[in-house]
Amino acid sequence: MPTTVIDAEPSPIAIDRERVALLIIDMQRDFLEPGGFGESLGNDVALLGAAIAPCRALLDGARKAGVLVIHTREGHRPDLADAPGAKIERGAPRQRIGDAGPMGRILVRGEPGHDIVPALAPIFGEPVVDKPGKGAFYATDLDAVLSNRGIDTLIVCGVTTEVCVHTTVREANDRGYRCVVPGDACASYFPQFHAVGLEMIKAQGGIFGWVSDSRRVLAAWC
Ligand code: C5J
Repeated sequence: MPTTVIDAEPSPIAIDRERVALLIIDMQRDFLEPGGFGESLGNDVALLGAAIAPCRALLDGARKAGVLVIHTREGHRPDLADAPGAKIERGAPRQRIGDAGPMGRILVRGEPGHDIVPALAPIFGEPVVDKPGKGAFYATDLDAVLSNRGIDTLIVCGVTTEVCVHTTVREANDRGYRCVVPGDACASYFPQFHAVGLEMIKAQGGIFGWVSDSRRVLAAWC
């Protein structure tokens, strides 16, 4: 078995290179660029830019090592039939899901804002999972994609740490996947939530998984 060890907290974790996947969560223009969903909620989207270079390094490393890469995108059908009223109506955003914005309709599939940022654009052979919720397993075929490839360990990065990354890690953990989160390859509009989100994952002996960083994950793949 081609095992290698990732240095992580709360402990190093041995992984089988052939059973690991890189899961890049929602690195979309709607969250990272001005004029999208993130900004419509009043957030400073520039804060998420810090995750792009570490995600790119992991993406390059995974492609080189032959590790399965999966991208996710949060968004809704153009008719919004899969968007719960509670999600659309929540808060007092400048623009709501489905409204027209500078990158097309907010958080709607097929619109420019729904695309993954160019630096992390998927290539042929990398599954893209479209998800209507925060977790990447809810109402998607992600579990089937992973089990068909015999994946048992996920390197989960992307945005935002405490929302879609965290929800996905929790869902994955409950399904028996081992999750390693490279903290520098995640980001939040709230730096304090980012820090606490990572703490929560690795607390209590790694109650949801392991926390590492892109450099240490790459060291295990090379
Ligand atoms: C949010 C996400 N924050 N991708 N989505 O609404 O974390």
